[in-house]
Amino acid sequence: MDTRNRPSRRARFRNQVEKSTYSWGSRLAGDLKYVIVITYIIRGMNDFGLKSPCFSYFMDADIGKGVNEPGDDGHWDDMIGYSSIRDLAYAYDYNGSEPGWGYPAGHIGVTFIKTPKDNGLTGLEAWRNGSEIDHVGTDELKYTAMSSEAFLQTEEPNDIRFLTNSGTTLDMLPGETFDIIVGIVVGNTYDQLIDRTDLLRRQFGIEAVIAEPQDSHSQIEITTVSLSR
Ligand SMILES: [Ca+2]
Ligand SMILES: [Ca+2]
Repeated sequence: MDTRNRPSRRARFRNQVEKSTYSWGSRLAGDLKYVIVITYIIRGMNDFGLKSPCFSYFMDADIGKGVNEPGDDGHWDDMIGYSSIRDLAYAYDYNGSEPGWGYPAGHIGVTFIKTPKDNGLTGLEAWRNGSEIDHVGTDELKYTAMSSEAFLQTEEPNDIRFLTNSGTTLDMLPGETFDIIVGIVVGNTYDQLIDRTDLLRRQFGIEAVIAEPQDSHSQIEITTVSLSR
């Protein structure tokens, strides 16, 4: 929530959060076995409203195990991308391989299936390991990142964390409940990630997307910001 609008210094902030995680284990699940679903029920337990709360999901994918320097394999060659039409952000391995792995180093994504007021994916933050938000980590820094409506992508492989954001346009009233569903999807390739994301979203009644005019991989209608600034 926006702590700058806290009603008073003495007011205590209380929310109740129920989190459930599940997956498909049946042999009949097909590619759904490459998916994890996380549900959140967040209930305002305060006698005052919360101004402009926002929900974000953080991931530090670290695809591979590396100990050298930016550009090398291991966690040093992660990249970030997104598909706004799928409310999806993801990390992937720059060269698709890791030393000693007998299988591809692929993609892992976060897709928003249900969000407050159907905001979906409203922003994507990405930063290098060791950035100010990691080490200073004040509430103001975190709120600024969570409420950002920019869509950042990496242009060079590095040890990158990312934050998927969903909206700040809705105040939370006392006793109000927000239901949120997040899907975590993996795939060896980008196409596999997308197919599995669409498969998961169909389970929740969200139809697959045919055209991809806003997909970051297509480099169309995308605002790209360098992380080297
Ligand atoms: Ca690699
Ligand atoms: Ca890697």
